[in-house]
Amino acid sequence: MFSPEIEKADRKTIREMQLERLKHIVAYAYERVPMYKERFDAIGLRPEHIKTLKDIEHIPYTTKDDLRDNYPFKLFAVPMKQIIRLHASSGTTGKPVVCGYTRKDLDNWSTCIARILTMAGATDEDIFHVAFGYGLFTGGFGLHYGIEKLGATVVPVSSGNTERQIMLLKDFGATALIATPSYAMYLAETAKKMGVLQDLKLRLVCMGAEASTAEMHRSLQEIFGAFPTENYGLTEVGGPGVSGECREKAGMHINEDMFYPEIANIEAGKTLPEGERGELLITTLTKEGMPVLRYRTKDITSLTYEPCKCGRTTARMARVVGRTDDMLIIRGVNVFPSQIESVLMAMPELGKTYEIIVDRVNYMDTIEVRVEVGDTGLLTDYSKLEELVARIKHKLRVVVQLDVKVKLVEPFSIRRAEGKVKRVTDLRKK
Ligand code: DLL
Repeated sequence: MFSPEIEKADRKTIREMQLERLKHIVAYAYERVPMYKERFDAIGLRPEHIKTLKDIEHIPYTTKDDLRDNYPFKLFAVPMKQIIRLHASSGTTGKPVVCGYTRKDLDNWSTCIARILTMAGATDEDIFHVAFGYGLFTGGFGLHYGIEKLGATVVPVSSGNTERQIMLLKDFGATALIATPSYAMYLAETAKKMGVLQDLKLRLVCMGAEASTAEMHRSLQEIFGAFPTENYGLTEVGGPGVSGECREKAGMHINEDMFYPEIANIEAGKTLPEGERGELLITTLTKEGMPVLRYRTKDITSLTYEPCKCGRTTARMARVVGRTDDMLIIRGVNVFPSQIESVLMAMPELGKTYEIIVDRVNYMDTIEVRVEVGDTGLLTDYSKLEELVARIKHKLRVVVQLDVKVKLVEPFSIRRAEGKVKRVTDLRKK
């Protein structure tokens, strides 16, 4: 463990530390960030009203719109002189979301990353190939400094130029790959195509920044022969490092000394108990540059406080099933792309790349899944093809309870993403 004093502290110690830090950060945000002062004053809430952890429920949520309305720097709690780094989300619509870091914030950030890499099984002897984009995106730089803090070797490749990445993975003898799950899969396919898979020394694949499924992890484990783990975070609260999986792969351990998680049913305005699924809210407990209270992540997950078999006692969040804004409503049925992925990835005849197209024809929603076959030969054998399509449709019907149109396409015919993948095209929005 990188920080055993936190990672295996008893729950009482963790909660006491969280309460102390919560009281501090609430007063800090109230005094320094005009938006929080206005919000609190409007409902007659004062920092001293926060006496227990449960009192956090009196604090209004913070949303992405709040961050956009205060673009770029109005939520910063320190003078610009103390901000030594800026990052921003890659948001495709509207203004990006900005995050500012003090020196202390950067130090805490790398501690969080060093912890999650250690729990994934990394040591200072590993060579990390970082295929996350370096730039305003928090992935590249975020992981980079955490790896340095761990004392391992970092190869800051960034994203793109996939064949060259394979050459470097091989020549530098990387033992750990950092990438989005979709890009890790693209690298795996490319290494296979180039015939060098057996020359790679990877023993760890650490993924994050987009949703993945257990089936996707299993496929990557099979192809690379490396242990797949996942980690989670978002720009608004500083980037990656909020939580990560240990070797038990039984949820992602939250860095609870830095982040206070809650699960909420937003419509009901209620915080949900342990185990129930809802939207994750995060309060930053230590951020100096830009503290955020009860941020609505839009990510759907659940929490458990059961101690983990790995010996850690920190809360764990379940794999994110999807974002509230990614959930498709097709003919009144709620569908998460991850449900479709879990079906496709478990079928050995299929490749690992797919896309989902949603449309509306004659006032009726339609959903089509285009998925690559694993082997081109299949496409010329009509009876096998028909049988396979029928089988996929059946499995999808069981999981999503809808008739899904299925189209099998040639290997490598769907465009690969080098950063975050976009699997869904919703033509109804046009
Ligand atoms: O993606 C931060 C990050 C970088 C996390 C590298 C992990 C590794 P944003 O670009 O602001 O920040 O996007 C944040 O990505 O709200 C989730 O919807 C999604 N996301 C991040 N990690 C996961 C994950 C980074 N492990 C948004 N599983 C979040 C599912 C994830 N979704």
